[in-house]
Amino acid sequence: MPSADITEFRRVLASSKKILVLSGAGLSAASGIPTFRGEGGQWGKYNASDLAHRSAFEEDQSRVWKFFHYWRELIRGKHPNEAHYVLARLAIPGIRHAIAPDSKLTHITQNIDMLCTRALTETESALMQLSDSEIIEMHGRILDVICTSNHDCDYHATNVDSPICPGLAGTETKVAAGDWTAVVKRKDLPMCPRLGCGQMLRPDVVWFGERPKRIEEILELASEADLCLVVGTSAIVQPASRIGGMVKEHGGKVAVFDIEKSNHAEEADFLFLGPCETKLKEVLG
Ligand code: BV8
Ligand code: ZN
Repeated sequence: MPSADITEFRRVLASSKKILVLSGAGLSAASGIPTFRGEGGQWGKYNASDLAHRSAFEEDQSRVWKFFHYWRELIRGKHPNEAHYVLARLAIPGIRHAIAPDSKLTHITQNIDMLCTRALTETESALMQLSDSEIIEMHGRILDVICTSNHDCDYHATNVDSPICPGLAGTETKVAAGDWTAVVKRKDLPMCPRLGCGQMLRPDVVWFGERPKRIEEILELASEADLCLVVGTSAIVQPASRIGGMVKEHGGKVAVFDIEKSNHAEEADFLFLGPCETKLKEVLG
């Protein structure tokens, strides 16, 4: 039965040397970004298997690009929330107090909204101190694009254009209203800007069936961690959902932060129920 004893958790946290944070869509809920499952969930309106799959992209590039354009425009006006900043401050040696100065913290996020990275960069510049930890965006980043050419073009970039190409302009409103009828012609979809290439670009996110980024490093970190904070994830999507269990298998402890009991929460050592945008600060102090 997981404990909710904050004093005991803080003791474990302060004595941990290798700490992982595994975050999911619940971390960004307070930033106004819909989660995937649960009421009003993103997938509730769209079916992941139709859209976040390489085969879906090959089959209907217009439909998948309209979905990711919708995502890009949705994310645009959003900002990190207090939960992102609490985790970012944990990564700054000069100000953190909850964890040992010589501990190593790695934040692995499933989120593609780039808010964890933004919160860390903003915190570093506000405090004029560099973090000594790393963020691994294991499912990619919504504003990153890569060329689909199988030849020698390795074009990839973070593209902040809104819209990413004229052909997608305005389609987000229709998609938001559930109207998917409009078809954007192939030539009007995002194309590789590299001279002589001209192949189509795709979002640099990890689709279902594709290899998560830096997965070997992630599995290695999970096998060595003393403590894993699992924040705002339903822990359904693999291999991310296996990370907490791997930490426990190797003798580490797991603390789940969620608004409800997510998958594997019962097996955790600590369970702190409540919105992470307030609960993280309350528990981490
Ligand atoms: C892989 C990017 C091999 C794209 C995403 C059968 C057939 C085919 C495949 C499989 C299969 N069975 C299993 C698989 C593997 C598959 C998988 O897991 N499928 C699931 C559906 C069963 N996984 C893959 O294909 C992965 N690749 O396995 O490759 C491999 C493996 C290892 C090594 C080498 C090769 C790739 C998966 C990545 C898919 N891409 N996103 C895009 O976003 O469009 S997944 C997407 O969904 C997100 O990135 C995220 O990861 C996931 C959503 O999960 P959550 O973040 O947890 O969000 P959710 O809404 O579910 O939960 C929110 C939680 O927050 C809830 O618990 C809620 O209570 C809580 N919450 C809400 N508000 C708050 C809160 N908590 C605190 N405070 C709040 N305020
Ligand atoms: Zn190219």
